[in-house]
Amino acid sequence: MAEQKTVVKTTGFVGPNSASDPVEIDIADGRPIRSRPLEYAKFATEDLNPWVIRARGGEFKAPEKSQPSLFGIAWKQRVDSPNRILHPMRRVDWDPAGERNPQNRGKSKYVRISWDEAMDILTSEVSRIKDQYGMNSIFVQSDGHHQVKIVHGARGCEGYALDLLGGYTLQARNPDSWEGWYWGAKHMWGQDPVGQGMQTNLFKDVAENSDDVLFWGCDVNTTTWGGGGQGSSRYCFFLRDIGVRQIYVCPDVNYGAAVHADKWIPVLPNTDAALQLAIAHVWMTEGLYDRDYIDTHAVGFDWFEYHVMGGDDGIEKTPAWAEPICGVPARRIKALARSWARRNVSIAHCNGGSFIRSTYSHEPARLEVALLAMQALGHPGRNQLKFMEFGLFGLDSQNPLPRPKFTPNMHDIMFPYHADKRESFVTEVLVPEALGGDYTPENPLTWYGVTCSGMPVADQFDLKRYPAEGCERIHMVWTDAPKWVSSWNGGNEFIDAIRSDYIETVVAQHIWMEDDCLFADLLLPVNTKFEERDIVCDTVSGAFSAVWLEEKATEPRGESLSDYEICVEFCRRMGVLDQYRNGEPIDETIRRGFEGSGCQWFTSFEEFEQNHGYLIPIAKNWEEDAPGFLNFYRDPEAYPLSTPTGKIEFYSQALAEHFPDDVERMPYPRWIEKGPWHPDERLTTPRAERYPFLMVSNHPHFRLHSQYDDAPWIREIPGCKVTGPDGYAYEPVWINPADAARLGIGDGDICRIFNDRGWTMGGAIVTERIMPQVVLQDHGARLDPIIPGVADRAGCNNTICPKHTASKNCCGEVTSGYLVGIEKVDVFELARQYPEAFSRPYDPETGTLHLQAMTADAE
Ligand SMILES: Nc1nc2c(c(=O)[nH]1)N[C@H]1C(S)=C(S)[C@@H](COP(=O)(O)OP(=O)(O)OC[C@H]3O[C@@H](n4cnc5c(=O)[nH]c(N)nc54)[C@H](O)[C@@H]3O)O[C@H]1N2
Ligand SMILES: Nc1nc2c(c(=O)[nH]1)N[C@H]1C(S)=C(S)[C@@H](COP(=O)(O)OP(=O)(O)OC[C@H]3O[C@@H](n4cnc5c(=O)[nH]c(N)nc54)[C@H](O)[C@@H]3O)O[C@H]1N2
Ligand SMILES: [Mo]
Repeated sequence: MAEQKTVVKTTGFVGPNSASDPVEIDIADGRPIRSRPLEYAKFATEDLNPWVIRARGGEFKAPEKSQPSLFGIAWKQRVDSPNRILHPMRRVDWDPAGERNPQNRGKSKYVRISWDEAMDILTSEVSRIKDQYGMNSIFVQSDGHHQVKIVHGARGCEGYALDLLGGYTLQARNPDSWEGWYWGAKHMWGQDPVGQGMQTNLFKDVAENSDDVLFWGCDVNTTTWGGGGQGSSRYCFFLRDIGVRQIYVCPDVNYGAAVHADKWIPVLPNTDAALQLAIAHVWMTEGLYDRDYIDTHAVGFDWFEYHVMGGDDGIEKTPAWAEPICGVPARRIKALARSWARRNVSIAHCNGGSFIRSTYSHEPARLEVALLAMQALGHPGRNQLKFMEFGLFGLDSQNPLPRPKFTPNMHDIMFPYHADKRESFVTEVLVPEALGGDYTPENPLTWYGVTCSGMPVADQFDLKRYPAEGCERIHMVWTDAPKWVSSWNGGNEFIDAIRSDYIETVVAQHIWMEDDCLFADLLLPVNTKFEERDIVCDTVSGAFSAVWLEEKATEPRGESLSDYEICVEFCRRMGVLDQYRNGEPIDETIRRGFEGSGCQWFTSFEEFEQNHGYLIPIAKNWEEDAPGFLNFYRDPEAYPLSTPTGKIEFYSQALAEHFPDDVERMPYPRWIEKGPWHPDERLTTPRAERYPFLMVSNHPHFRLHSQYDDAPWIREIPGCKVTGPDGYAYEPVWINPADAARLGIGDGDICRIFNDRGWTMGGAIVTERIMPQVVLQDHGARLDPIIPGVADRAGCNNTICPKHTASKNCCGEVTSGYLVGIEKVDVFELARQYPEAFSRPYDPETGTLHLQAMTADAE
């Protein structure tokens, strides 16, 4: 009989530190054979007090089983992906003792080397850089939506090790998920750290009190899969059953809209600010807002009114003015404004799409606060509901669902990294600039803020610089998150930068051969969480929070190690192992994690081990906490906001004082058509004659950012890929039938998507689900370079998004809502032009086999 066992693994990978979507995995003969939803009752050691929301005759209650997304089910396939890096490798023409050939990164192949040799290279390169330039010349890229591992996790392992040797320069994670809220809304309603509304008990409040929910740049059947599995969609079915109207405002009929929308209001990407101003105009001119609330809860409203009525720029922001800008007919804007003013309306987001990740994203975010304020934010049924929080940050009062009865905290066993405490760091959106640009201590790159998403608002007024005072520039890159090119802004510029002469050494530790790995000099093989024992804190699932003991499911593949184990070996060789978590055994760290989790008060470690985890009961009195901004609504003096005045600030004195000359983020929210930072990223600019479409690059329905692009079960789902006549599965690009007809593009045709930053490709899906003048291609397809730094075959569209930040003083990413052109291509002609790129080893189930393509041995 085959040896069988079942282990628990969490499979939602959106919370870098907070796990979610647990599944039970059956293992036979050392291989994971089946992943299935986990039955909570099996793991409960006491009464879980499952939450239930009763409203308007309906009932919505905690699920009995976990609700994993397709990612959770398909994950096990990635363990044996043909792109798994199984051994350490070195780029053939990179010789640390001789020629380094940085220009060949992305072109030249790799040879297998031993761990011994790899560690020799790594340790001697670190020592060399230290002696030659100082430790801050080593750049650590260690952030990203890794698999959630606590002990073995990538996040920060090498940084912690390098700190023992004197430091490093950190890639400081941006508030990528929240840019607009962070750079804009925070200045209106406070709400540190990320600038979104208070969430406590809002699922209950909306169910009880809202007439309508505006899903404004929100897809409850896609992005909520990143963490809370299917919970959000279930909740929306419940809203339907109890008669809450669901209105979607977005350029596309996204997957949530397709299932749940009562109404779709198409709006051109990143033009929401015009629509919002026109709504405010209707309310102002028709007296449809709560003037008393504004008087008692807000400051500076006159400035906003002045702008809406055209006092400052001579343009009255009427619905007729907004119509050509945002593509919503004036009559519809008026109808929406009037109906909104009569009813209890909440706005729902996951985070907001190009509404908040585009040029001047601080404006729509601020304008949303303005609109909510005009309709008495915090009044029952009038709040900002966050579906991302279907458990995310579920530890505290930010959770719209009932809370667990205590707060598990395992952060003490993770390696912390905080840019605000570092001598040297670079904000993530400026990485191509920092790596490739001509910066010196005398001529530094500067920007405002540490930018880490946890920072308080005052951080945005602090000027930062690279290279840091008295430090050399970066000469070595060590990454454990090699996905810059597919997940960040200005991918092609990144490729140019990583191939520059400045960068002498690039080390990547990764599981699969993909994306930035193609540009590394030294590759170190990492294993998946299936191959290790670990402890995780599950706070994002939305049903119950839990701490899980994830037993090893299968043996490590090839010679792979966990990120942590790699760094342990590195520290051993550098003579600092004793200081590296005291060199303690992993099982001991797991036990220590448990002891710091809060669970230790309720169960013993032995019991925890036996049960594979501990499920946290829901607090008995969860319904007592005031939902959202209710307290502020009732008594703004007793419950002030965290803004300088404690009120909603339509005019921010702080912005006025710190940035008196900023014409792009002024003290009050506005419509910014263009500005010095982005003179030509709108359909109204002459540049749009060459690139007449706005690109919407959503978070992928079929991936988690750059991950899962090789999972056969996902790739075979209709709509995931479009297979071309050459048999290659291209990333879909949605285009409206009117545009497609004009350009002679038919359904299934393969296209080139281009602008002056380069080009990528896509398989056309001609559909009414996308509005005219817009093309949609999800982000994160695995790079398949045709000409590195110029052209890509996979639909890795971050290669051609702007490198430039949200606005002059705001280091937000701009990864969606920018100009592109599209045209049909002949793939066979391209194959003749670029024979090497078009003849890479390929497997229809997983896509391009980059490992084979890039391995010299395989030839
Ligand atoms: N076009 C466009 N771009 C966007 C956005 C958008 O809306 N549109 N959104 C932005 C947002 S909100 C975000 S959060 C970012 C996401 O960007 P990132 O957080 O950078 O996301 P991932 O691509 O998921 O990067 C995770 C990487 O870690 C790797 N990995 C997973 N597990 C392990 C492990 O155990 N060890 C090691 N060493 N590696 C591991 C994965 O394979 C992958 O390479 O993207 C941003 N980019
Ligand atoms: N499946 C999956 N789930 C994920 C992730 C993933 O990569 N894949 N990533 C996770 C992460 S890190 C984050 S931050 C969240 C992101 O969550 P979101 O920011 O909410 O996700 P997006 O897909 O960028 O945008 C959501 C929707 O906004 C709409 N939209 C796009 N542009 C505009 C616009 O200009 N105006 C308006 N009004 N609407 C617009 C589109 O309909 C899109 O479906 O998702 C998380 N969940
Ligand atoms: Mo994100």
